[in-house]
Amino acid sequence: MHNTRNFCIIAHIDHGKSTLSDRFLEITKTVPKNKMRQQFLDNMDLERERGITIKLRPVQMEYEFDTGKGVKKFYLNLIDTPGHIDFTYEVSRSLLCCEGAILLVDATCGIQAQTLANLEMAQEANLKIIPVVNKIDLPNAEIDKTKEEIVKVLNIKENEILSCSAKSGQGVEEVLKKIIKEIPYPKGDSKRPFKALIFDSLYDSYQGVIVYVRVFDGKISAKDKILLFSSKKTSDVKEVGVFKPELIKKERLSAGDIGYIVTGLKKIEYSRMGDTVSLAENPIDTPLPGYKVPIPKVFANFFEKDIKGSENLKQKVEKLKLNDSSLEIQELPWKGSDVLGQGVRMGFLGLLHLEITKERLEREFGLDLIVTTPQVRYKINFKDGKEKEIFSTQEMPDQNLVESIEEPYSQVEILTPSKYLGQILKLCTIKKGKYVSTDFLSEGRVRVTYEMPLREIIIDFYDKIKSISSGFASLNYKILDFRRNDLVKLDILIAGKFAPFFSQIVPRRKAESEGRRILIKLKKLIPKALFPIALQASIGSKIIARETISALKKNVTAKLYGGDVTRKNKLLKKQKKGKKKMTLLGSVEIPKDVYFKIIQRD
Ligand SMILES: Nc1nc2c(ncn2[C@@H]2O[C@H](COP(=O)(O)OP(=O)(O)OP(=O)(O)O)[C@@H](O)[C@H]2O)c(=O)[nH]1
Ligand SMILES: [Mg+2]
Repeated sequence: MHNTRNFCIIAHIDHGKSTLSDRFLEITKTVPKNKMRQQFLDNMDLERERGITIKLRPVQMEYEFDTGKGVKKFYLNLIDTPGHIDFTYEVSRSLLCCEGAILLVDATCGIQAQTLANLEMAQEANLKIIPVVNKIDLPNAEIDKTKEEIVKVLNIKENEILSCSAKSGQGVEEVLKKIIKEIPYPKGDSKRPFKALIFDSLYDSYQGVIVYVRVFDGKISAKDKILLFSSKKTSDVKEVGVFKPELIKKERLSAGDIGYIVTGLKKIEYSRMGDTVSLAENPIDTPLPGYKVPIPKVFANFFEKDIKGSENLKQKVEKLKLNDSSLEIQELPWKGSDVLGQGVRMGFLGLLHLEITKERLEREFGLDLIVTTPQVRYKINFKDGKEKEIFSTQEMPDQNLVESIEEPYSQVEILTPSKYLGQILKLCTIKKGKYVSTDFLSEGRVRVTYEMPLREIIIDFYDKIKSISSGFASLNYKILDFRRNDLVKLDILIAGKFAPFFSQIVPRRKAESEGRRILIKLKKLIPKALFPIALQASIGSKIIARETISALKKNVTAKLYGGDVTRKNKLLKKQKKGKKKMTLLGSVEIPKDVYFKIIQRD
């Protein structure tokens, strides 16, 4: 245990965590040279395509180090974490497995909102923080200024801060040495009863449930029988091992280790994130504290386009949840539609989280999904004194029964170079924010705090802040409470038919412009038919905006003159394939991705 170090890398998005991990993997020869690729630990296709980390990723490295009393081999358990705010739960779970954290700060943009948010979590978890300035190879790196900011935030001396280039490798070995010297070795006792924390899991179709654990006390091997504390379920362990980063079988795991257990469980509901694993023959009395379940911020209903297989959507989503415990899954309060089947409602930590979840379900489970307009939860106060929380506009009662609507407010912190402050304050006012405070992080960098409807933040606030500040400002937010606002339900009618999927709750003053925005978008997205299609927006029975999609004039094949039958057939086939991706509302065909596109701003 004295030769083990458990640490994670935390930072704002894109500050170079996964790239620094690459250098560690190289120096410690964990990954052979010919297998190495950029951001090696980002092994999900989605992560590689988007260039961001979505999941925490543990890896064990071995490193020989001269302690002054001779060369010793150290086991370095690293967890690379995501930086995007929607994946904060991955960070908080990683922290509880570690004794230390590298706080990485990009020298070209300094401390950002998630630098502070993640640091705060690491301090709460009592971790040893090792601050490192990264990207010092870049010509626009402001190393001294970045150090100054770190000094102020961490209240340390400047010479305690390391600097490196994760790209070139300069200074990286110093970081490894500091980890060994300064991060405490894990405390625990391998003679005490086995006790381990589940910090992640996945479902393997052959092996069943595999849990990722940090062992705090005791030992475990493939001969043991585990007991899961909260479900009280026991099971014969099939295998234990460590991350290299692929799963490598080991004889045993003992106190201080980070590794995996193939539980032998086929049912997913027995294993819960943050639960404590112990041994059936020597159970523990008190579990580890575990994790606070994160509060979902946006909700959307998911439906399967082509219902296939015996497993329903909910069962598939539950399997994904094993690997993404921040997902909240709810049964829909009504019986699903004939066309789309029984849907599932999910709660997410933000719009990116929603988008990624949809993609993962489609790729990993071969699903074809329709997603309703994402929204926050609302509290409806009825005229008869009753109240109800709703998660989708389809549940919204008749406007006439409603006394008022309350919506979640959040506290938003924006970190920005002071030259953009004026424009940012203006944006916050437009978004109906209530000013709270301003403070200076360093010369030329300000933190402003506002209270604002969550609804305003989740949609396009982040993008607006980024564009105002040429990418230099960043934000963090947390939910405060519910507050009453003048909100109404905006309905959309297509060819005279009520289209519940497009309904939205909006401020009364914005209803008309929002209604028009949706209609114009629908006009572009719904394919023309042989008849004109009327589009209308309404509040209750009052029509507040209208548009028309003109009728299709020509047959699609008309432009192909001559008798090229193959081309003609090809075109018809293509059209037919396109049709499969449609849903029908009355006689109007609606492409399935329209539901999602409606919320995205241009
Ligand atoms: N020039 C230079 N570029 C770097 C350095 N470190 C990282 N980068 C680049 O910065 C970008 C982001 O790097 P990542 O390692 O993916 O950042 P990350 O912190 O893991 O990002 P998330 O996990 O999505 O939060 C990539 O294009 C890297 O090549 C560095 O030291 N110098
Ligand atoms: Mg990364």
